[in-house]
Amino acid sequence: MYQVYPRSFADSDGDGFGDLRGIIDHLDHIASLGADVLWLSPIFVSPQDDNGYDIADYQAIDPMFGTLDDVDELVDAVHVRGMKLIMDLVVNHTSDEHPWFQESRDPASPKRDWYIWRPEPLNWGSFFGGSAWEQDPASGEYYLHLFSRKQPDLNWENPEVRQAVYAMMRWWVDRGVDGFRMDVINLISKTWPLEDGVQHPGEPYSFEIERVANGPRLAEYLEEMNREVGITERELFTVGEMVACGLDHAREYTSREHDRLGMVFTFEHVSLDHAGGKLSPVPLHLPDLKKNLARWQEGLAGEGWNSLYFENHDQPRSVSRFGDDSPEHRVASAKALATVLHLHQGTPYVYQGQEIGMTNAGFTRIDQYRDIEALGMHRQATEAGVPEEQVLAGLGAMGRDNARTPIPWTAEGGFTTGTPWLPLNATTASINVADDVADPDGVFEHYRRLIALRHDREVVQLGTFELLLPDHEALWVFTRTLGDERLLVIANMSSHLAGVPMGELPSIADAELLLSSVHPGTDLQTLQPWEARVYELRA
Ligand code: TEU
Repeated sequence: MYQVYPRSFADSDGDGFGDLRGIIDHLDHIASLGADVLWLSPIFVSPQDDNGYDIADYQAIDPMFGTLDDVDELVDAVHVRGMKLIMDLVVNHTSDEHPWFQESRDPASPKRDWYIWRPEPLNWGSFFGGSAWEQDPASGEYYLHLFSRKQPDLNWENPEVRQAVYAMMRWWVDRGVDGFRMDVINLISKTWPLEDGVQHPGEPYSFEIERVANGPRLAEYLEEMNREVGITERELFTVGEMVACGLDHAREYTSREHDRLGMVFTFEHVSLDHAGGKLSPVPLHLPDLKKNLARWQEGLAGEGWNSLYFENHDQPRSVSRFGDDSPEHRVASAKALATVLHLHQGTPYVYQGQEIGMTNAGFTRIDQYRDIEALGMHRQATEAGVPEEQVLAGLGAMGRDNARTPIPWTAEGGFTTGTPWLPLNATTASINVADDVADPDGVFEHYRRLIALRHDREVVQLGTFELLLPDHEALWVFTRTLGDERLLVIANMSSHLAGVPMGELPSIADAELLLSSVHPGTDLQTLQPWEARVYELRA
């Protein structure tokens, strides 16, 4: 899967925002990587309060991105290259500017019940800071918005809401799209009756995610959607973004026994380094990450399907977060991270720019940020007395704008002829698509080989997984086994040399080296910084 975040991908008309024409012009970049599916973040009409995750019309394209004709052309251009195209389905909430919500504001309207209204607010906090309940002057009542106040939650208890969503999905499928990435889909069923949550002393709001996630009717809604849209029947691709989703939920919603979701997209592994909140990141303890992924590998084996990702438009750049983004180690660490991730079982996701090892934005002032989450967190934390340097350090490490800077196509930029909506990274002269793609030792070429290996070898797709040396602080070692095929993956996830305890690993005598992240030495006794190797073991 290759994810495109359209506003930052490629700008064809010089307005500073990426657009559909820009995607069409650069499709060969994605195809040559070997991607099978392209996921487009939202391109629909939107006030852009949350960069398009606040939709005001599901069946029209925001003029900043282009037209429906451009979408039709894109669909054809994707299909001609043997790929599939999936759309972002954002139906936990709409924009407050959606006509459904505008009608709903009138208590006498038949659409009043399409959203969630109460005479008094509950004590719930929203994901973006502040209360999750907003008073509407039209009636004096409060509506629920789990994200920004411009993202009112739909009331999925109402069958008319569900039918309207399914009709919209069918319309897109008939237009040629191959499936959907479903935004926070496990929030659509809430636990009724809605009640105040437990509030911790000193905290302004309650944040009990179990009141709003994985609700009692989620399975029913997903099965109904599957039936009504013909998801299984038409072999459509679905991935459910699931916040607060553990292994049990993942199994429940992706098991082949039911027609619910094709796969989940989960969060445990990207929460390990900020357990105390996004603004208080702690250095990653490698064994935690290895063991977390291993637990999901074992827990879903034969019983569900997971997405494999280190980056998307909500996460910082992985080479800055889990790797080493210094000039000396950036390329090797990007390749080592790619190697371990792509050799797990599941569907790997490459987020635009990851394939050239892009780094974090490097912002140091709040006026450089555009993201509603970053601005909200900054306001809330500084008001609560957190020193500004601390807030900026947190955002610099974890903020979502880190991954939203425009794609540097060339050393000069090449993203737009105008002024980009968010500045390009200061490193563009040295980190850009043209230079990396031309380099046979570049990050792109390494991703291309990993994807080719997965396409060629069933053992990568379906082999069972075993983590070795789970507590080792620098080495990430595992095997994949299918029948008599067996792969050994061994990576030094540190910026120093690492000795390998050969006696504790399967013998690599006669093994074939399939891939490596740096030009390998002759033996395996000592690995270079960020050296990752994939061996095929003899049975
Ligand atoms: O994100 C869901 C989500 O809960 C988080 O990952 C969120 O981005 C935030 O970082 C929590 O701290 C999805 C979309 O991917 C995100 O871009 C949207 O802002 C959000 O839903 C609302 O639609």
